[in-house]
Amino acid sequence: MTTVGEAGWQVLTAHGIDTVFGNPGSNELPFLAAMPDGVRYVLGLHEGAVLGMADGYALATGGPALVNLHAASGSGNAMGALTNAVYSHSPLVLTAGQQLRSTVGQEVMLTNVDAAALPRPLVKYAAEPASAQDVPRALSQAVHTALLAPRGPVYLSVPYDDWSREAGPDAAHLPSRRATAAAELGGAALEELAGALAGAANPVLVLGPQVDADRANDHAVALAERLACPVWIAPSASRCPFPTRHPAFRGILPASVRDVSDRLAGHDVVLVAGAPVFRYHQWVPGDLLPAGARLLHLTADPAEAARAPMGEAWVGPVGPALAALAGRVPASGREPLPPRSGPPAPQGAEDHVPPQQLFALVRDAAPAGTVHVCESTSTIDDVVAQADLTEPGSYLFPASGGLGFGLPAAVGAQLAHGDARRVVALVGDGSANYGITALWTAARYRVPVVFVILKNGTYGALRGFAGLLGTGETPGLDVPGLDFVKISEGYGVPAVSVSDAASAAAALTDAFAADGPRLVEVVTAPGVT
Ligand code: TPP
Repeated sequence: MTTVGEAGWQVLTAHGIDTVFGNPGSNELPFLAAMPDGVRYVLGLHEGAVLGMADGYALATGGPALVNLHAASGSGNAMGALTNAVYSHSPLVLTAGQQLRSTVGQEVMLTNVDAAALPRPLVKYAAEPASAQDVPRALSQAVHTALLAPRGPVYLSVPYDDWSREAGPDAAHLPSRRATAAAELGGAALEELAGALAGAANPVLVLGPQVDADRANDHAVALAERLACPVWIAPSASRCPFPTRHPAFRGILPASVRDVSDRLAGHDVVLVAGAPVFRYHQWVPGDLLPAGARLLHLTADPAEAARAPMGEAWVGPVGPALAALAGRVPASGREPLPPRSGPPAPQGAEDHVPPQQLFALVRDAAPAGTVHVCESTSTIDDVVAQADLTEPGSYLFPASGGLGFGLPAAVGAQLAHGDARRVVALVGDGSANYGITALWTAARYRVPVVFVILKNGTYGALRGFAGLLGTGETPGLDVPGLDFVKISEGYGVPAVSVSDAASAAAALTDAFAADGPRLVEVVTAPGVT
């Protein structure tokens, strides 16, 4: 007899799933007992960190990641982190254990009441199968739904007595199922887009995370060179879709209506590829577009296309469309853009290491191709100014701004990359606390992330907003008295604290040379101890 557990795992492993990120409770033990040889379980100590690790892993592999959560309470703990996975289009397959099927109606302890409703609206699909025999098919539906464009997280609640039941013969069809979506925009759409770009007097590209997710960065470069045009990263960037040292690179667009419009002034055609139009953050009103600009929007997500307040949208795979456009658009005949000077020389200081200086030191210490997982919220432009973000997948930031992503996602990304690429986490002393338990997982599984904590004693980004909103000195803006060396060592990750550039450089060199995780706490503001 094939059990539901065996059939379910056959579905998962057929999709290449060989890792489970989880935190178990009694409801999940039968699922884990059915886990086949060759699948590894990565234990996280809090579900926010579990989800963040899975998100980082999926972003790094480009494939699905399996998460196993404990009933409603574990699912609830994961939901803050799930807000990021929605906007990073991460194909996360969340499973949660349910109480015995026959007892759910009584709401016995650990019942996930109305389980499918719990994670909505943060998932593309949520269900509790109506019978044990439907569990393998529902798992198959979950994985396919997560992977079909637009990608995103899904959720399945499974009563724990289902796993040992007989699967039935229909389950045999599931592992070989495939679901393939159209691979390209139609020729007429490409023709229209290429014509608009070729006819532009002063075009500009605005690129989003989907370009990097599709590993289409080189196609974006080819298109920019054909057009001899500048390239911006779309506001609220969660990935880096364009090499930051390329002559065309202009930085990340500021996330307000007026600033976007100001930066795009003078351009007659704006091609936005692989990003929403736009993901604004701070409210600075103005015209949505500069006068005379036509906005062309290329996205894999129909909802992004539909909700944009301006522009003409085309929905289809972004990477292949950029490749096709780079091939179709004729060379513009404009002068190529001149090379940019190197990164700005950062200012030093006596009793601290200013963020730009720190990021320059990280750049000098980090091996080529290092993945930067960033969650130091007031210093994003400084990272992009200093780091060499050249290879695809070199930069990750929480896609919905939900803190608690940085430390766990770095662990997940490093697990995905193995020896191929190093991962550095650049995380603020505020943000670090939301995902701090990931340090334990890094220590337990010897995941060699270099964790850098920027210690400024405050929620710097909120101080910036306080200035913008004119709210003055509100409560809750400072986080003094945190000792990340002790915290880190308590979780098993060796750590040092530094407050001058020479010590920071030495600590970073040591950390990158280590074969396990290391944490470097860096004082980045004056007067912080
Ligand atoms: N809680 C969650 C889960 N997500 C959030 N985005 C916030 C609260 C609000 N928030 C945004 S930025 C920020 C906070 C609390 C400060 C982060 O401080 P830190 O990591 O020290 O970086 P800094 O801004 O100082 O560079």
